[in-house]
Amino acid sequence: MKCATQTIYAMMKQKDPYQVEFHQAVEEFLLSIDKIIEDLPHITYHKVIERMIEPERAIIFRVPWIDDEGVVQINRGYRVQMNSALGPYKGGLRFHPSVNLSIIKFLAFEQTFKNSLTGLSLGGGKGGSDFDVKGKSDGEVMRFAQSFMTELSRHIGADTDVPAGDIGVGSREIGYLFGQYKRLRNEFSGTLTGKNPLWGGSYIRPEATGYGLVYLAASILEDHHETLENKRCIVSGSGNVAQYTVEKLLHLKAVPVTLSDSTGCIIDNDGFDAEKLEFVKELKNIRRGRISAYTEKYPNATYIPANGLRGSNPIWEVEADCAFPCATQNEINAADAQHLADNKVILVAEGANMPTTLEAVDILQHNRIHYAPAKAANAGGVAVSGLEMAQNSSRIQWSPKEVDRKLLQLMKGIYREISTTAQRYSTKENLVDGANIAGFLRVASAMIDQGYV
Ligand code: NDP
Ligand code: 2IT
Repeated sequence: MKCATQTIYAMMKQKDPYQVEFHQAVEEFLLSIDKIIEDLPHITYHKVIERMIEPERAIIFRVPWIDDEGVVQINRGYRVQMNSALGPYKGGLRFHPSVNLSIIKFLAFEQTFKNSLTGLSLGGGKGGSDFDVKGKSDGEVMRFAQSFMTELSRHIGADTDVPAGDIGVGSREIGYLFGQYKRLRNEFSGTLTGKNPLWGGSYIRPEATGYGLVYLAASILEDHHETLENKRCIVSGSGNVAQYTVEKLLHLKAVPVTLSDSTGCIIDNDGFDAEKLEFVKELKNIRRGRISAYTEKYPNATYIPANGLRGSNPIWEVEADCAFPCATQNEINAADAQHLADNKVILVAEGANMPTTLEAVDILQHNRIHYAPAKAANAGGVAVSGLEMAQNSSRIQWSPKEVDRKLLQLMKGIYREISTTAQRYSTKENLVDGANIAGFLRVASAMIDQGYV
């Protein structure tokens, strides 16, 4: 790192020494900003970077709720309102036992630049809780969500902060959260996105992250005179993002062959089809089962249980042309990246947030694999959330076709912006630099215009 950015980075680490995920996100970002820092007016931009890595506000709260046995339970809730230079704070809520302040801060930081790349009027934020939705009854999830919203409601609003879903928060949870917000405020507003289209949601929001990811991957390949047709694809995860990534890959005649969850992965060498995908959706969204059940229904597929001691994840050893990590942070480490490179994978596009460690990114880039970082690649979800806000403000609803068309244009626009920025300030292939620099320049100039706040 250059001297100026190194100082900022060291000060941040000293302030919050245990926030390792946040350090990782900031380090990746500063390494890109290094490429332009000496060409920027010194004082203005340096001060802005210092302020960008400090959340405007971080709220931590108690979430008391009562389980089905009548026992009082307690969880911790978070909302990090990172940056409002470009619009109301915007970003999802994650319910997962691993959630802590470091994870929410890294997600809110990434979200700020991702949202800026959409070109919509969206600031950045993220929230959630260490609540585990797994194994809970609908009643328990509802009581938890109502208690969570009872506290969160005082900090959010359609023009202030607009949460949405993330890991563990899907349409069921958004429904309970919205219902409680409506009761508390006595208003029907667009304060949450990812709502059911029946009551104020946007069509294509559930599909948007996965579809957008595949649109961006297709744009990269098109730029290199390639298509996704017949490409074997590794997809990890089996939740919202993974399911709709597989769906769009199938539309474009690619051959997705894997899925996973926290217990292991399945490999179906025949490739998924619409019927198999329907089975997965029913398994994960309705029955809330484990991915291993896939091999009971389709015995030709193989199931490999997760083994934390192994040091690498077998899913990334599957022979393929493209890889779409869609589960969680740091799911591709250096050994995994080396396996992808050894197997001559040509493209890695990130559906999950920060799924690739810094060492792994280096390996992918050294091997000239097209690498699309999360900030750009998974921006389709929040982009359609932005479109949901626009529809809510004007009390209208666009058709699924209309929203999908806008999503495709948005993703093509993001690819154009990050690749031209990369070409200008770094190398054309370095989309990490392209995404970080393009995102940074827009947020920074808005902050400077607004008096460095
Ligand atoms: P879901 O809760 O729908 O699915 C998450 C999937 O990832 C599940 O298969 C889950 O397995 C797996 N997973 C989660 N945590 C872990 C873990 N610690 N180890 C192994 N597997 C894990 O979430 P989404 O699909 O919405 O989110 C997936 C990723 O995409 C996240 O990184 C999220 O931040 C990102 N993202 C989501 C967007 C959205 O609109 N939903 C938008 C942009 C990015 P299991 O079922 O066993 O827990
Ligand atoms: O990481 C993300 O971009 C999301 N979870 C979606 C955020 C949103 O506000 O739709």
